[in-house]
Amino acid sequence: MAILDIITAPDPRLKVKSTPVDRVDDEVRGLMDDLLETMYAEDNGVGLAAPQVGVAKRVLVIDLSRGEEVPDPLCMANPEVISFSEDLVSTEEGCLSVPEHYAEVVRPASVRLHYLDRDNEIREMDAEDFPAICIQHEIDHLDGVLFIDHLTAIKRSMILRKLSKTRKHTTAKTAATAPVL
Ligand code: GNR
Ligand code: NI
Repeated sequence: MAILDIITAPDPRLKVKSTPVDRVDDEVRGLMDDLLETMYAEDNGVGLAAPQVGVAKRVLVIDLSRGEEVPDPLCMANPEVISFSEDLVSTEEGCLSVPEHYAEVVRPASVRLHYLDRDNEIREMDAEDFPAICIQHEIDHLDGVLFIDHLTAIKRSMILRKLSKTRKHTTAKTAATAPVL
């Protein structure tokens, strides 16, 4: 198990369409465990997808019990939405790869999906309300899509511009305090 670094936008690795896994073997289970440990190390993360740690595989984890006593992890490989509701809901979303920015995103209120679980078993699942929103947000990551891609171009570029500025500051500070050898 390991806590991995979470990549933040704008980073080209967040824009890539990830590849399905052949099967859920020990290597993929190890990745699922690392994703869970990395997500739990963040104060508020309710989901994390492999591309957010620089791994272009269709693997994600979700735990909607954050803040409660008993964890309830859900691990998925190759998730596929097979149907979604006509009714839409708007939810305020955030993303560990878009730190400190939040915006309303409109998505189908419920989805039905297939995925491979931790034991490589095919599962079908119906999700609605917040779980459905989280699953769609995570599956978007596997397709190189961030929640800001659902906003207007103006809002998106404003957020990306602020993020690049923050990142330049961080990099400059790190460089300035690094020992000169
Ligand atoms: O922690 C997260 N919260 C959240 C809130 C509303 C909609 C989606 C999410 S997922 C996000 C963690 C994350 O970035 N997952 O990719
Ligand atoms: Ni996200």
